[in-house]
Amino acid sequence: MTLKVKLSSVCLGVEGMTCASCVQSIEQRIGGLPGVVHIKVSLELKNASIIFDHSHHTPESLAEAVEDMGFDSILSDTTTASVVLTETQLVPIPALLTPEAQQEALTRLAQLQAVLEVQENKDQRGVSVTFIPSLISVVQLGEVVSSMAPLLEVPTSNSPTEETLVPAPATVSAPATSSQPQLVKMRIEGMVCLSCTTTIEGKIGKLKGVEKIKGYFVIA
Ligand SMILES: [Cu+2]
Repeated sequence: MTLKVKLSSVCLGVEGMTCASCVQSIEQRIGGLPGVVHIKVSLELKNASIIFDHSHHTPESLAEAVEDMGFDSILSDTTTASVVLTETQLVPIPALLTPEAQQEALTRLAQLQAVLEVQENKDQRGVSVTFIPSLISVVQLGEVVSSMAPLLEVPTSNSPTEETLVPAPATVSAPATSSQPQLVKMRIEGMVCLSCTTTIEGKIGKLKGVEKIKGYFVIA
């Protein structure tokens, strides 16, 4: 089967980034837009390489989205979108995978940015994966599946942010055993700009059990 999505890639100039957290904010925000398949932002090169679905975006609309975040985005005359090739391959599923692990493997594959479509192929005991070969290889796809073999649950790695956390003094407003929401205040050092707070709020706010987070960035 053929995919109807037409993928393009473009490299936009981005001005105004000051730190790694600016990079993360842009990657998260723009990368989360529907129709954006992959984004890589470089602080050093001051640019963003974006792979997107042409029916959703144009280089102009992406540049606008970056500007809406408060950065300057440069579209030069030479900025053109180029076609991105996709490939569909059968990734075998090891026989020892339990049905749950298989399901989990499928979910993980589908979550990969470089993967566009995942379809179980029961006849051939595998998954048909449509992906962007410039971003991921068949070998890497196979590794995702075979990594499910020994255990069903691997703790998701929440990559630590670079900011140092100063845990005390934490104010807990209720005993730890109660199921009531609790308020905790912590001091975080190492934030250098507003987008650092946005990044932390985004990451922590998404954690299970966190109802609300408000970060303050005060210039001392
Ligand atoms: Cu920053």
